[in-house]
Amino acid sequence: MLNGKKILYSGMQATGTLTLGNYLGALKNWVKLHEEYECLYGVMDLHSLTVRQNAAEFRKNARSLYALYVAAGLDPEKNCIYYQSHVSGHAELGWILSCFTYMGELNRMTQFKDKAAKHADNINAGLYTYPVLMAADILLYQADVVPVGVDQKQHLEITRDIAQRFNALYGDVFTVPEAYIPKAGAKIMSLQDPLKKMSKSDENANATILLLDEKDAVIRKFKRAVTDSGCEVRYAEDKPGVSNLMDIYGCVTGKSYEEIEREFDGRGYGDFKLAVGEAVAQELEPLQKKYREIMEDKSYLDSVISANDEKAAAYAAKTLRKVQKKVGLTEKLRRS
Ligand code: ATP
Ligand code: LTN
Repeated sequence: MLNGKKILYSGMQATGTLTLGNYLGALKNWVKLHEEYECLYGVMDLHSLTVRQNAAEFRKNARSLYALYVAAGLDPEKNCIYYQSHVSGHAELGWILSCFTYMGELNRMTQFKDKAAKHADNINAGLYTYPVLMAADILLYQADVVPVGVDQKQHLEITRDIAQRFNALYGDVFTVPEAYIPKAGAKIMSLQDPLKKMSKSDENANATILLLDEKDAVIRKFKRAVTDSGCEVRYAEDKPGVSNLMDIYGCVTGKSYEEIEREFDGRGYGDFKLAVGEAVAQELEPLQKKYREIMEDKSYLDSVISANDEKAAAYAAKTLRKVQKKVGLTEKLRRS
């Protein structure tokens, strides 16, 4: 508990521009959570280092991610939005927790297997221990709940296992967190291959809608979206392309599958795809405008970043001290 509320923690990697999948599966759902929880959101820049980054571009992406959080409606006065790398406790706790994590557990992680296949020339140890750093992020703040898309469920499970293992050895040190997976938008699929998740690292530009895409690009990409055989707008397992578009349309307009089916009854895929494109472009327009304003106001952005960095560091220090003491690390002596 913090300030009388349960603690909620989440974040995104600062790699590339966010996609509609990141937005509908995560960010959009975060905006109101501060009413119920004490919320912390990280710009997960240390995690981004698991794939090669161009330093200048990376720095820009991290700032852009921060601005997108705020533009999407996360108020930095009501949510602690900060850079992961600005709080050294993440890396320090990450090391300690890696000594309480088994290689057998890490070997089972599907994200590692997927990323290793994708970056065969750079299967580094960080990619392998990625889930341990993620466990440190969450446990450092004693988070009760962690909202993520369904692809992160396995990482939440290993976080719980690590926390329980540590607690069994040292007493109740960590809160064991729960995953909080949204019903709608938990997995938005690629527009070009609806069996694959929409991912910001996809090489095919037509597969992903980026949050900063112009209206024309959004409409064009939806027009080109892969649909299924037949021409009926209906939610079904054997219609992954159409079902994905229905998920997107439903998330953006608030309409149910039945309402969408009724709306497009007898109208065919062309009309439907255009409507989805229009609805998404309309949703993104105010976000993009706010994003541009924030990015232009350097002193505002700098001041909220540093204030929140400090806040996060203060929360983190408490847990880290407790853990160091429990495992028996000698306390630093102060010179008098
Ligand atoms: P990458 O594709 O580079 O691995 P990513 O797009 O998965 O990255 P992350 O930073 O790893 O982005 O994820 C941020 C958040 O967005 C997580 O909560 C994740 O579950 C969610 N998310 C990512 N892609 C989707 C998607 N296609 N549908 C729903 N949620 C998603
Ligand atoms: N691995 C996450 C990003 C992430 C995260 C976290 C999410 C890093 N640390 C802690 C929630 C809590 C992803 O979405 N790919």
